[in-house]
Amino acid sequence: MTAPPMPAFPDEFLWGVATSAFQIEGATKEDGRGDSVWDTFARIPGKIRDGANADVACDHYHRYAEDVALLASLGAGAYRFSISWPRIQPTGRGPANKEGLAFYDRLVDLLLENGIQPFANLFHWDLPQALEDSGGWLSRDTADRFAYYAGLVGSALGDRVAMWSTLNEPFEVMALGYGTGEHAPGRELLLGAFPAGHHLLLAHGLATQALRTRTSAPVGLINSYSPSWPLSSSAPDVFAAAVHDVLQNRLFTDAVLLGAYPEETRALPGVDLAVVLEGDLSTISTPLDFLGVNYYAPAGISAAGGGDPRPFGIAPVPGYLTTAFDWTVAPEGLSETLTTLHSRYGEALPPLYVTENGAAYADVVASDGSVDDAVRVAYLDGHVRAVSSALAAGVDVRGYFVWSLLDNFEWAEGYSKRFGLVHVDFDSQNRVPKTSFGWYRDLITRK
Ligand code: GBH
Repeated sequence: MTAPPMPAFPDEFLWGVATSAFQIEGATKEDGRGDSVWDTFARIPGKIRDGANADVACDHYHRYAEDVALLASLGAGAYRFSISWPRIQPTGRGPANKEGLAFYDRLVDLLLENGIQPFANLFHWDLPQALEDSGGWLSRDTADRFAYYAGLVGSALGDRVAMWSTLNEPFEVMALGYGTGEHAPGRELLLGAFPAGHHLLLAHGLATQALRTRTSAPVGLINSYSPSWPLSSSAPDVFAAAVHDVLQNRLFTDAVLLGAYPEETRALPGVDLAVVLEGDLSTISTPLDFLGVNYYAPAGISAAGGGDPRPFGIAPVPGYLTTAFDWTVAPEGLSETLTTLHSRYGEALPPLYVTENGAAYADVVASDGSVDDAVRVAYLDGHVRAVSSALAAGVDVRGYFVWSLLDNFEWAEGYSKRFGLVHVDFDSQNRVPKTSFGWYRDLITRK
């Protein structure tokens, strides 16, 4: 059976790919870069699979020209990358480190020469360690430090970057970095991590204001969404799914778009709203030009089992295929995410971009070196169709970015989970476009 043809997308629809600094750059000790919390975290035995670190990663810091050439051959309209805060300010304070800025200067110019719109994200989890040492995101001062950093980068690149985002997935930073401790800096405060989330949002609002005085390019925030699917129709599971929905999908979006945390937040045990000062929510809800939506999977939710400190359990949804991460493959979860944002926020919702979507699979390198990742093609094809359904339902979605251009350092999973359109041999640093790369190029460049 052949699939129906891919629906047409608007001419101006933006097709891109996404990466992040810490996951690809390597060169962690070069040109004055300071340590980030992830450098520190990777040195703690047992935190990262196989004891991996990102000292080399994809060596993109040295191979960026080769990687931009790959983007050009893909036909990408835009490239979403992140800027490493500790390259710009090694300790998170003080003037800009010229050599650090120069790298992004070169990258942005090369993208523009190749007709690729630079989409710069200011924070993808690599907080300068020196700031963590003075409280990290639990400290309100970090929000002011971030705004200052945003101003430094905005002044240097504001004339050329086509799209800006402040933060990638503040919810995951709060939940995994300060809540469960699976990610750097490894704090285990559970819902006591809320102040970190609030300060991240405050940082977002202040940085948006700092960027606006330095550029007229669009500025947005990138959140992760995962529709909450109860694993049974029992009242406890349905209730747990509602709690998951408040946390994962509404907490930060309500604050940013509506200027208020959801009413339900008050009932969450351990959430300390005393950190929310007068005026904070109006800063946090500074108008956005777009909202970035990172989507991978729906979450199968049940009431927490005995002893589980979280307010719910998460598991794959039965009856669906899963990726190498054990995440449920359900493209309809992406259309649901987009249409739910549209109906929930109405006029308050800015244009949307799907800023990350992709899948980890155990790729097999054939004897001729090729990688035929048909299963990733199927995942991406289904999800692009899901975007098309949302467009047909009237949702203003302006672009789609595959995570990721390259196989890379997958946080706590080290190099064991591959998301790339391009295979990377981490010994030789040889890059080989996978079948999915050709599939995406054909989609982007079709007439
Ligand atoms: C992104 O986070 C990151 O931005 C990126 O750096 C990273 O490499 C990429 O994902 C791949 O991990 O347990 O079934 O409910 C994604 C975070 C992952 C959060 C999926 C919600 C739902 C899976 N999201 N998760 S499930």
